[in-house]
Amino acid sequence: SRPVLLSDYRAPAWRIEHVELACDLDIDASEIRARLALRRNGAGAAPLRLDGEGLALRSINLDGRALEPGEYMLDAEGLTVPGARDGSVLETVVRVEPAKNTALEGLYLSGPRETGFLLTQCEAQGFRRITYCLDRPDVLARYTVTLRADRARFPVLLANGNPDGAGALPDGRHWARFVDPHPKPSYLFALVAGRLEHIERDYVTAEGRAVKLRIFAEADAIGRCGYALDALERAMRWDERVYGRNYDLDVFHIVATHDFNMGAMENKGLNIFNAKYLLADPDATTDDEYRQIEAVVAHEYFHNWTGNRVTCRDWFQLSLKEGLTVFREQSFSADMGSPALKRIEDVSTLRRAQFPEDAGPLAHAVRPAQYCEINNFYTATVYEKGAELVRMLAGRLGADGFRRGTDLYFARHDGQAVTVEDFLKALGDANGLDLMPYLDWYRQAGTPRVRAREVYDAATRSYALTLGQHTPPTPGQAQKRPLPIPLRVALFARDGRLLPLRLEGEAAAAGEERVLELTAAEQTFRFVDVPEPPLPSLLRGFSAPVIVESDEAPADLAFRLRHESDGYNRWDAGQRLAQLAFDAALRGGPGTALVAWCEALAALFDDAALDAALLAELLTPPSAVELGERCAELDPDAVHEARETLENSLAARLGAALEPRYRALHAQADGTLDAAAQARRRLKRRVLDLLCRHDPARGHASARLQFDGAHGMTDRLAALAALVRSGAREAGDALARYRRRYDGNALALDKWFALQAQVPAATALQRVQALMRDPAFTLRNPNRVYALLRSYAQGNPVGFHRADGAAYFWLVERLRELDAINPSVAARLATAFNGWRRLEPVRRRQAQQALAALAADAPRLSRDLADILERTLA
Ligand code: DPP
Ligand code: ZN
Repeated sequence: SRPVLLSDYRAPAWRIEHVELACDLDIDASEIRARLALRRNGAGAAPLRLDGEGLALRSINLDGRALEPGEYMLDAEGLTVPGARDGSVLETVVRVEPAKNTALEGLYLSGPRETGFLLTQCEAQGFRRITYCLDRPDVLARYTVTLRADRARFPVLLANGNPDGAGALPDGRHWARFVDPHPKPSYLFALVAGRLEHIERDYVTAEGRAVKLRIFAEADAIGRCGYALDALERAMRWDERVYGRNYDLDVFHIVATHDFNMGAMENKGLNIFNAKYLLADPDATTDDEYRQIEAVVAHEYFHNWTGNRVTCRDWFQLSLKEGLTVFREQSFSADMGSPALKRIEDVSTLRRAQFPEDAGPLAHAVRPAQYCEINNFYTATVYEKGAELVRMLAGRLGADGFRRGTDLYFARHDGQAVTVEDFLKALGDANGLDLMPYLDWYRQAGTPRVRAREVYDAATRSYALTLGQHTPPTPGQAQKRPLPIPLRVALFARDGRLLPLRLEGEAAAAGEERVLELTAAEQTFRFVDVPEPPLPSLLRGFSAPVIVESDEAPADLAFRLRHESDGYNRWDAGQRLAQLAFDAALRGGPGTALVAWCEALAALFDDAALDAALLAELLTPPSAVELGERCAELDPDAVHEARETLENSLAARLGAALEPRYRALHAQADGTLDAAAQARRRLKRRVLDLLCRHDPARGHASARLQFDGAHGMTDRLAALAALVRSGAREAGDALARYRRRYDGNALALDKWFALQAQVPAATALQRVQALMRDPAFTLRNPNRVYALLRSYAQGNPVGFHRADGAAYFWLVERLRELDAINPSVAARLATAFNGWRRLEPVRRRQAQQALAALAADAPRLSRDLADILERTLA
């Protein structure tokens, strides 16, 4: 279909001042009455054109008069009303069918029809599946929403804004009204109706507003909402303290659902959450999940200012709210835990998810210039790379300068729908700086490569660091411009000290760490007073989303792995060393890097002062996906073998030290959630994996005991994974027991599916096919689909990329089935083919044939899936 272009943006010809909705809700058919108070925007004469999809129009009135056929035009995408004028009021009544809505966009049913509840998802363009409207983010309206439904079947009725009355109706029905005083775009609309319980807490904002915080969930889940409520309160306090942002309604409502396409949604005053990111209890939730829940609760709350009060002019600006909000969420999580660890996790995610996207056929700019289907742009690039761009700006301005900038951004644009340019301008104006050069980062796709060359001159005691940058071409963008790249650097002396840094021309040294701004294709920075050839530490804290290409020798990397003072760079040195070891293993070359990696880690393993969680990360080589990115022609089996060499060599080197360490960690096991206990469990999981390699008999026995006696899900799942992944005799029994224990706990079962889908084996496909026949499997639930199918297709390269192509053809058939149910889930799953062009020739041919067979059906596919296919094959 025809793409939407950023360059075609025009301000809306019409505005809506007030949206009044009256919704008569029921499972099979709901009736939505909308009363729109319309204004012309500007002087144009364009007829009123409203968006609407899949709506059955029952009546239409303009200014109190029923319109005759011929006075309005209906088509598949909307409604045109030529008679509307400035000040007109348009009233429509439409009917929608929630129970038939399997795409989970618009109004739909979560759960079984007898007991489930109704809810909505509107971002990006779901509101047009609820009523006719101007469904674009630059049309902000005030909303008054009245919900009516059977009281026994739908005792709880919720919408955005503040409650404004409720009461009984004849025939066992009841009503509730909500008024949202803050004008908002339609994508932030939400309603919920059903049998829900809630927990609540009183909160008073720093400005003194009393707010009821409430979390709603079905009866079997309400006992698992307490942790999220605590996290919400922490997030609210943090935003007051760090950004001066206060909440602005009398209630803040959150609702949990098991049927959700996204992680969660920041609807004004009525956030809706995928249960996966809300429900927590010690018996079923891992440490990682606790941290994710805290982060997502904070993320959606932070949107209240970055996204809701200041929103996006158009969907090209999606990262304006998402990148900024992810950055805020990352900063919050860092403050709640360990900043160094958080940085490592975030960079690791970026490398696993965003770098491959940026290097493949779906590469797009953080602010894309065009799209066919906006649902396909909720990507790692828009979110995670977008957050890195905000981080660069924040680093450039410093904490105080960044706060001045965001204060001005909020003051200037509160209640507006704005652009990335507006954001850069506000940050710059508040600091007397021109930040517009950073706009290129938003417009240019691809991961820049930074190359460092160094020359030390003993005679002049000077050290010249020449930095070059280059960004490989991406689809539709052959030519790349140099970008402003801030590189935080330090120089190590050979004894591990940091050297004072003085650039040529400066009067004195200024600190031991500083930021070099690379703005040209190549630049040389000359340091003076350098007493010896230093060891550079570049890109500390991952100060820009780039790939540093260097020829650093294994011994130097090992040195930095031992001695780096920057937590991220220490981890990165280890990752680089592991990459060199991997490269050599793949070629069957000498093991210099492998030995250096193992020796350095063995030394760190004995370092009692090292944080256990950091040690766990240091002991983990890059994922198979990341390592595969290094290969010009990808053979996933060979990558797996080479990575196994790393794992097994490390296990052998640590050898006899593993079991005592495991026992010491296990002796301290408890169920508490404090950072030290979490760190111990993290290290224990890693040590157990290595022990299962080094001494399977003892490893399996330990895993079995840990599984049986686990204090919580982290230990239980780690033990199960160790048994299953190492092919232990006990694995089958443990899986069966887990399955029985958690029957009926959807989130725990998802982990059971995901764990098995990821076991790297030639037989993985049969296993996944068998799991699809499990009575708990369904293609209708996005979490379940992701747990089994995405874990397999994207998290199990060896199992999925079979040389015979069987898994490709199999996945294509599943995509067809899924597409008929839920296009946005199908499209997301289809991105598993992202790297097909780099596969070795045999697999590449198979993948191409499978994709081409599906693409041949494009006219019968959703726009979501067709768009991914077309770009993947282009
Ligand atoms: N719900 C998604 C998020 O918060 C989209 N806004 O990122
Ligand atoms: Zn978001």
